[in-house]
Amino acid sequence: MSQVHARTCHICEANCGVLVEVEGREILSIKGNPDHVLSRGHICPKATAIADLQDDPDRLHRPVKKVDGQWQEIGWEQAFSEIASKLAMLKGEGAKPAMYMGNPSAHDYGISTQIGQLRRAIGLKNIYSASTLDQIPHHVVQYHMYGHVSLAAVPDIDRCQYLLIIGGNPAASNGSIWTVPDFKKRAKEMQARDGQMVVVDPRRTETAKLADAHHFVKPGTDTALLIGILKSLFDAGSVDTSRLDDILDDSWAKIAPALAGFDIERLSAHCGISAADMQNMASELAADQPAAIYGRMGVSVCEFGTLNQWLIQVINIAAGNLDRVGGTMVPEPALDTINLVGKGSVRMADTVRGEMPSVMSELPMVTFADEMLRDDEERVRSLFVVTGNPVLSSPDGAKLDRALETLDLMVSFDMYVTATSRHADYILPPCGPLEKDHYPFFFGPLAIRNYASYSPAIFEMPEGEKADWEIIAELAREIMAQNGQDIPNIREPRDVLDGMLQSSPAGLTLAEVEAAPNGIDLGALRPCIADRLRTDDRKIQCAHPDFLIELERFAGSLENEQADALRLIGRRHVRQNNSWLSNSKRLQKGPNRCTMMMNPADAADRGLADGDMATVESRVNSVDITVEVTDDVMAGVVSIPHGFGHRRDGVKLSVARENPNVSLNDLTDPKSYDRLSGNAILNATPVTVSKAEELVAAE
Ligand SMILES: Nc1nc2c(c(=O)[nH]1)N[C@H]1C(S)=C(S)[C@@H](COP(=O)(O)OP(=O)(O)OC[C@H]3O[C@@H](n4cnc5c(=O)[nH]c(N)nc54)[C@H](O)[C@@H]3O)O[C@H]1N2
Ligand SMILES: Nc1nc2c(c(=O)[nH]1)N[C@H]1C(S)=C(S)[C@@H](COP(=O)(O)OP(=O)(O)OC[C@H]3O[C@@H](n4cnc5c(=O)[nH]c(N)nc54)[C@H](O)[C@@H]3O)O[C@H]1N2
Ligand code: SF4
Ligand SMILES: [Mo]
Repeated sequence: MSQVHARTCHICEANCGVLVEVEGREILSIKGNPDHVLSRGHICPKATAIADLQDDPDRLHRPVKKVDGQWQEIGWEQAFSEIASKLAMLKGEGAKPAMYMGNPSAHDYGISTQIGQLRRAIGLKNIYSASTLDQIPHHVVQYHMYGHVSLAAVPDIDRCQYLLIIGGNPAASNGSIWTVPDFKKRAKEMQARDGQMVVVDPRRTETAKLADAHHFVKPGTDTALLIGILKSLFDAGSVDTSRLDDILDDSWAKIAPALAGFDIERLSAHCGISAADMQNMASELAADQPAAIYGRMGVSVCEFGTLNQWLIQVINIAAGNLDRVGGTMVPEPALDTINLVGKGSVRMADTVRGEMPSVMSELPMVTFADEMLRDDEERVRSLFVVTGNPVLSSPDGAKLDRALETLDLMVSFDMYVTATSRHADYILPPCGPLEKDHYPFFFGPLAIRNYASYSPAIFEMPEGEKADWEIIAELAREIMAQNGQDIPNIREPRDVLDGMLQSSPAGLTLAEVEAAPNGIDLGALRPCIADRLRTDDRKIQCAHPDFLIELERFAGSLENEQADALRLIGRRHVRQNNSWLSNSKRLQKGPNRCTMMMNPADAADRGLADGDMATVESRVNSVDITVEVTDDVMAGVVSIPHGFGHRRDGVKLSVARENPNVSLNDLTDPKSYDRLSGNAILNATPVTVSKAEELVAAE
């Protein structure tokens, strides 16, 4: 007899409701749940990959240890005790430990409930994570303006009439820092009520193709566009802050004068978007309609990422759209991290490259490899990688590949032997995805409705396997035991969750949420920012001095504009999730997706045709890749997806290795970074492209 379980897909930020039909331990189907309160039946192809993850023959089920270059299965006790004693020995020598946390840890609330103890047991003050490859600029802006790193305002798409998306591709990514399942249908509903969606992107993306208008922008130049829009609002006299006047601090008055020196035609020449288009965007945003500007990866992972995210907030305030129904609004989730977790921090920290920003006690990933390669007593000698694949996800991955080989101890929490975990001494694999429960801990505060949704595990965990949280909790205790510390009881994730739900304003219990398999809808977002602000004076700090100084630095950079090289950008595909669904046979079917998109004019200039192999060279490295000629990318821009590059020695991902694939991050460059946040620059990498030598020789 088959059974259908309602569950939430844990793969991306959308957290769609799915219906999983199983018979025994066999997964018969995974479908969208039409009754889920947030996703209304929507799913994307990635949901079906949950079955591939669950049943993947390449997945590890027991800890493995590297002995003479070979992987040997060992027991949990042995793994924990050997890791703890090696760590103690290294500590005795004064060796420095480090930890990297990757993207899937944001989708496993159990990890969040235990990781602090492991960090303390290891003795880590700082960690590295995918956040400094991603959204740290948002946290800096939220911390300074709203007083809490996690206090975000998201577009209220269901009631919005003009949505300007800059550097985001929610039609493929399903939204980010914005939990918006069913994005495409919601965008179409907006258009059906005479709303408009406008996209700014160097590639005509899946989202751009749905939009009412799309503007190409030169990679890395959006700051000029954003200043142009903001200045147009002021110049046209259409700034209206009346809704927020009581909660804007005095620094608001500093913004217009700080823009005075910018010339709109100069800004337009820099970014490639006409002054008229900028003025038009400004007037649509300020028209008598709810509107929102939203910017994501394309404007975060660049030189002025924090400045961009600040400008976006300021434009939403200036146009009267922050905290407005149909504008950008702050969620009041069932599990309210804003009330339960500290406001975070933005500081400076010592690194091998001198003082760099450290946000929420994280160190910038652009220094990660160098911290292992430095030759003083600060050298990182032991590393714990929790749910991450930084060799493929961080800039100059090939250098990191070399750096990981220098470690005295490396432990990976992963279910596969990947480009990263192949360097480990121990791999500690978690149970399958359907053997663990799920709560969208980090995503309620980013969702387009206030809601709660809990998914219990569907399958019983097989004997001898453990969830990530158990592995983390038990390793932490073994390290504490060997340190001679007192050992606290394990507080199970479910209990922590229950406590946090009950302490939140909605006051739900876990039992109540669990009793509603389609989720509990707590209603549409409400204007509430005045109550949510966590700044000392409970006002929005409009213009933190750092942002004004950065604005000046940007003005200076306009003077030194470089002659244009080809600029490399990344891309995401709806059948891929960073590096970690590459082994799904369902998703990897079909044509090769690891291609370099190139505009026909640029291809012709270099004698390249569709399907040719090209050599792409950046400051750090070069790769050979198949060219896909398309006018979906603007002239002067090439695009390679990230998350590939699995054909490295020792990687045990049989499906992922079938296709030729290269890593975008063998080309990206950690040399520069966003000065205000330490975030990596992953787009607009200058590259040269030529015909690959093999092909030239064959001619
Ligand atoms: N050039 C470029 N680089 C980028 C990006 C880009 O746009 N362009 N995007 C950046 C972004 S936004 C991000 S978030 C990072 C992601 O960077 P990472 O988090 O470092 O990489 P992922 O590819 O997400 O790798 C996740 C790893 O976790 C493992 N894993 C999956 N699920 C689980 C689980 O439940 N438990 C455990 N223990 N392991 C699991 C997978 O096998 C995989 O090895 O990449 C960044 N890198
Ligand atoms: N299918 C799928 N979904 C995912 C993921 C995935 O790998 N696959 N990853 C998940 C993760 S970890 C994240 S963080 C989110 C990211 O979610 P998004 O930010 O929506 O996704 P990206 O595809 O990185 O979108 C960035 C867009 O910026 C554009 N861009 C690049 N450079 C510039 C620039 O200089 N200016 C402008 N204006 N645009 C630029 C790119 O062409 C791209 O379309 O997606 C999540 N969802
Ligand atoms: S959009 Fe994200 S959460 Fe929804 S089904 Fe796809 S991967 Fe899962
Ligand atoms: Mo991400």
